[in-house]
Amino acid sequence: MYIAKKPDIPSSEITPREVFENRRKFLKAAGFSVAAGAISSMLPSAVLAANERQKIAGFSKTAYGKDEKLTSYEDVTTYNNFYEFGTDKGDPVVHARLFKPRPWTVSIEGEVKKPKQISIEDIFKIAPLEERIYRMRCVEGWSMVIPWVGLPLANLIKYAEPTANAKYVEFISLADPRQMAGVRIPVLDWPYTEGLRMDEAMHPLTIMAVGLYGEVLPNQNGAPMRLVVPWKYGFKGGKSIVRIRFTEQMPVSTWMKASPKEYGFYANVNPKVSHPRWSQSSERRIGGGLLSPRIKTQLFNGYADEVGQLYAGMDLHKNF
Ligand SMILES: Nc1nc2c(c(=O)[nH]1)N[C@H]1C(S)=C(S)[C@@H](COP(=O)(O)O)O[C@H]1N2
Ligand SMILES: [Mo]
Repeated sequence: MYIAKKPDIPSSEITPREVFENRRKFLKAAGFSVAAGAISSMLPSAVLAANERQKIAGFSKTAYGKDEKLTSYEDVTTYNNFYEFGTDKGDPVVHARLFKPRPWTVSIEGEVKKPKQISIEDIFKIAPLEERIYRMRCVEGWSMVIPWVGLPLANLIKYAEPTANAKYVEFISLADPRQMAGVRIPVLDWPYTEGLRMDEAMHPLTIMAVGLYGEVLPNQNGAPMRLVVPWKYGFKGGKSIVRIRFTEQMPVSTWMKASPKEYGFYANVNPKVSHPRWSQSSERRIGGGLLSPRIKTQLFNGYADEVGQLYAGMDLHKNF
């Protein structure tokens, strides 16, 4: 997302990962650090150990994406968009280091039989956890292939018991200024919110991810749980969700508020519908190196057979 920052940046000029990597090394070498980084580097290592990598026991493998070439763990966990921890791709891995994803309670609200609260431990038990390898594409023009571990969102929705009035579901991320330096700056209208139509939310491809690469979700990827909707642009996947709200009216997401002409409610990956400032017809797979050719972006990110029906008869230029 390049709201207000660089109004005319064409997709071809979006910082390639290699350039970004070098810049990061340079900044490190130059001793550059901002607030959160400076604080964390003064803490004893025992505090940092809280965010050590931790395996998830008892998830099953699935056939989803079994023939895809995975993006490396390193790339998946160091090239992130998570504005609560800064607007640079390299910010979240550094500034989310001390973030505390546990204990964690999710509040279920709105058009439900009875509002309730559920702990992250209980969410892990709602349905058997599965690994699903999904292609992910950001509206900025890059993509990754990520082995998520999660549960079908449909199971969580069944647990929530929405009423017949529930037509949409809204996902609200944590906005804690003590832990997330980014929310002290009004780059977005915090908290970060996203929304889905009920049938999109219930679709079997939609998952609530709690891990990746067989391990508990790293903070920078949205710990302890984040939405994953593989046929939509990355920004639909709200991170570190604390509230799930069922509504009758279409919710207005953070990006729609920030720039309604650029970001619509649906945000389905569609090579034929350009972003007003850049084309969406091709993408760069992260990790391929500077010289790797761009690949063609596919309708619904290649998941058209599974999800095309959801949009039958809709004008996808209007409903972008
Ligand atoms: N709360 C929150 N969720 C968010 C974002 C964010 O800034 N804040 N960025 C979105 C965008 S633009 C993308 S591309 C994906 C990136 O997810 P990843 O870092 O796990 O690849 O997260 C999405 N979810
Ligand atoms: Mo994105």
